[in-house]
Amino acid sequence: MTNTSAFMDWHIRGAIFDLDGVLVDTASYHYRAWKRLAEELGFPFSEQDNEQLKGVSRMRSLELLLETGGMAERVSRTEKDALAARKNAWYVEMLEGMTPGEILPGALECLRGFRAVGIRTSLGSASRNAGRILERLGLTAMLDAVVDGNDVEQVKPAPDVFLLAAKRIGIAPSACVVFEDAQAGLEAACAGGMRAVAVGTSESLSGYDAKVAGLFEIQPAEWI
Ligand code: B16
Ligand code: MG
Repeated sequence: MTNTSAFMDWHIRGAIFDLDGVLVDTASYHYRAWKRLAEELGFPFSEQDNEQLKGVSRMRSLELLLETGGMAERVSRTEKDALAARKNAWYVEMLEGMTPGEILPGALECLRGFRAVGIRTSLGSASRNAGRILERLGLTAMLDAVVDGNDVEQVKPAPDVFLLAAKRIGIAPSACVVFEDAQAGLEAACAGGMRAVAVGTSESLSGYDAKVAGLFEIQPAEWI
């Protein structure tokens, strides 16, 4: 379904936003850091290989990357911790250069617009760097709650991050909508009993209630 006029019938009171790929364009930084790690380990890593890493935790991403390189069985837990830390250091270094220009089109208008019509807003991200990114881009105060990978044991596709976000804004999951660019996140929203809007142009996403190319297509006034 892509007919936005139907959003009103969902009776939404809470909007939960994924970070990477929905509010900000950090996906390319993740990719560059993972690719660098793969090349140091001696195997290539393509943008297509990177698709499966979107929305899942840092450690799960590393495991998927090692599987791509046929190394999954050969790396100990201690070595995995060191490799994940190495990738994160490169990623964080890139984040230091981020500017508000990397906020995705329509994101600010969407956050402001939902608040203006009385719909509460929360972040629901798997990233443990979410707080740092929000601060750097001046987005923290634009959200009523922030939930990220530091707050829950199980990240997406488990629904925990979104359920905690709904709890923090005081809205029942059935009255929340999740905006997500990754398959793991859409599955998490569905598992949490929330409406799911797929964001982006990926053809491989499934299991959503509606799909938009970006938040610039969302008109909060049409939701109440
Ligand atoms: P970090 P999201 C996710 O953020 C990313 O999509 C995913 O690629 C990344 O592995 C995960 O955060 C963990 O990120 O290494 O910063 O803790 O899309 O859920 O906002
Ligand atoms: Mg994402």
